[in-house]
Amino acid sequence: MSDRFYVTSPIYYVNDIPHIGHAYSTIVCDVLARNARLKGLDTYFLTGTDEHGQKIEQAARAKNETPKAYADKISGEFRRLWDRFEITYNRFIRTTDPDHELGVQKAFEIMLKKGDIYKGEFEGRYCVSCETFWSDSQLLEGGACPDCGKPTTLLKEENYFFRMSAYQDRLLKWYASDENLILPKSRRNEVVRFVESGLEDLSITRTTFEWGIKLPKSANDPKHVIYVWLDALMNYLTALGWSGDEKNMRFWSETTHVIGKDILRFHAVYWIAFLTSLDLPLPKRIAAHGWWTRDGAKMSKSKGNVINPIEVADAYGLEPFRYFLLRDVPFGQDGDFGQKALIDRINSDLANDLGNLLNRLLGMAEKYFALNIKAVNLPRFGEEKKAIDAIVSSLDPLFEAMQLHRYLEELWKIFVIGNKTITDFKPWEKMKANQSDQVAELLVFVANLLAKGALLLAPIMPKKCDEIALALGVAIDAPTRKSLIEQGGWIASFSLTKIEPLFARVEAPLLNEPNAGEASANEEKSNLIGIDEFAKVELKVGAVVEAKKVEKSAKLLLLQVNLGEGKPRQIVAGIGEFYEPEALIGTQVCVVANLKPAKLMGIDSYGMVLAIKDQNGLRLARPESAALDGSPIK
Ligand code: ME8
Repeated sequence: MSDRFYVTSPIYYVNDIPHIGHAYSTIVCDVLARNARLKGLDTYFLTGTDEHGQKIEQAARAKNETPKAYADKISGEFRRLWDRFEITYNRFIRTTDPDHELGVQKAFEIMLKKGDIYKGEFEGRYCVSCETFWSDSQLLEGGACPDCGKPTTLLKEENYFFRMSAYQDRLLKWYASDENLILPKSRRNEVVRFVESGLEDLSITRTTFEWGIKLPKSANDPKHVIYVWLDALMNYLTALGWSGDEKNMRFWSETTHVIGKDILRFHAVYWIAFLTSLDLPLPKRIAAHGWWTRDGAKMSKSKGNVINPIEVADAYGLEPFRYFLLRDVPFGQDGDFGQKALIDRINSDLANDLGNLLNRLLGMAEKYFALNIKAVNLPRFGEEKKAIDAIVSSLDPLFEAMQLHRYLEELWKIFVIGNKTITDFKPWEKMKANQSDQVAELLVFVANLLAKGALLLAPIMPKKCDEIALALGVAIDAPTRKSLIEQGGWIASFSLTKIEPLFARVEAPLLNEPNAGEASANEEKSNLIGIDEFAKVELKVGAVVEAKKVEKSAKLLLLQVNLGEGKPRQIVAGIGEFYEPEALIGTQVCVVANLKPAKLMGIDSYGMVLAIKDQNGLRLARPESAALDGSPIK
């Protein structure tokens, strides 16, 4: 196994502000990078922004800015977001960086010399939004882009072409060389089918706009700029110094690309062909994740359904958010973002299973042993230790296979065993029976499994795991990981430190639905609703025609209210402590008429009577003067 690891995120287009989908890509990379470092690997993590092309040029023009000024601004937003999210990247590359531009020109020059690039005439359709060329057979009806559905434009230009067709066999051979090069496998199979169906040469320059990298001087053709995907893909190489000082090129042979499924073809087909043309080693792994959706639709600014990751992290905490993103959706599949699922994870997995386990340990260790616990052999917990060891050794393969949700699911079994062992062992009874040595043994067992758990969870929740480590008096570092995880060691004694509870339970959603990303802070605090929502409530005036007490209830009255519907409505109202039934007959009340029927003390109720409550008690809300029964209240 190599002692190096190189992980790259996609580089993000600067035509859009960062959303939860971008955050997901980058967080997955951060988790891989942190895990590799903790295992002692020499690690390099690259992220950045993709700044050239017609799409960016148009976006800048729409804002009346130069493309560079516009790119500076949005690229800065991405960088600030990653810094705020404590993303441990080694380089944030911009495709406008001079060393990158040189590298792209160098690649063009090599391919041209080699005969893999030739000049020709392109005639076909182009989607600016996806920066993709399409053949007629690929287009949707009316010439729309098959990826995003937007209209394409007809291009007829003199272009340079890359001989993609010459690489078909070599690509197929590479896919067949290792089943795990492209994950998930279902997507790998799609790529194989695509390449098997034949590859056309790819147009790799444009002449109708300016915002891109010029051809190398040696090509002597100044009106062309290099196609944005050749430019963008090259970032993975140029970032390591391929075009200049090569000090980080040692990472190249250990590359993992993390991308979204929408850009798999560019990576698994074009990029592999470009690298083969450049005679460079191919990546070890291309891992394509699914999309985050909102109510089933892909998130996008134009749909107004984007989730702002900063708001989610501010409301719920950055690390619970990271845990949720990785735990809730299998890598490679789409996931729908919802606060309920996030809250359930926080309350059940984090507060209950993990937080509570640490609290129980610290609480008992303090009460019974002044926080110092010691047990030399742990003879009583043989079965449990075996179960923990088995889980620990099953985890690495899951991580390596990018099954991060399964990794967390299995890891959590460690904490569940911890809680169950405490409950079954009843340490409080053992203390009463003067068996404190057995209780110390239990607590040492629990402290050990928490230490192992923290080492394994640290790439996902680094700060929370530092807190656990502080409480246990262990370190989260490569030597400790080696001893407790790889070598399966168990610690004999702990000197613990009391810390604050790790996680607070969340009782109700903290962000306004449906536009968590867009609702203003004020709206979130004051719970405002729109007129549309209010208009859904049907309020009516009606006279009480019958009223009696509900048996065995001091509070409830059973009313029949005439809402002008022919038959009176039966309504159970909680006003029995304030009104005698007889006094209500013939008087008018205000009613919510379209409430879902409910049962109160076993009696069906088909509406709700409005009342006002203050320190003087409760009074019915009534019309100022008599109105026709059934009149609407607006
Ligand atoms: O494609 N759910 O940039 P990009 C999950 N510049 N991930 C999402 C997502 C969503 N709803 N939306 C976007 C580009 N992403 C090119 C890449 S790489 C050499 C060039 C993620 O800003 C997904 O990983 O349009 C997507 O591939 C990436 O953001 C970049 O999107």
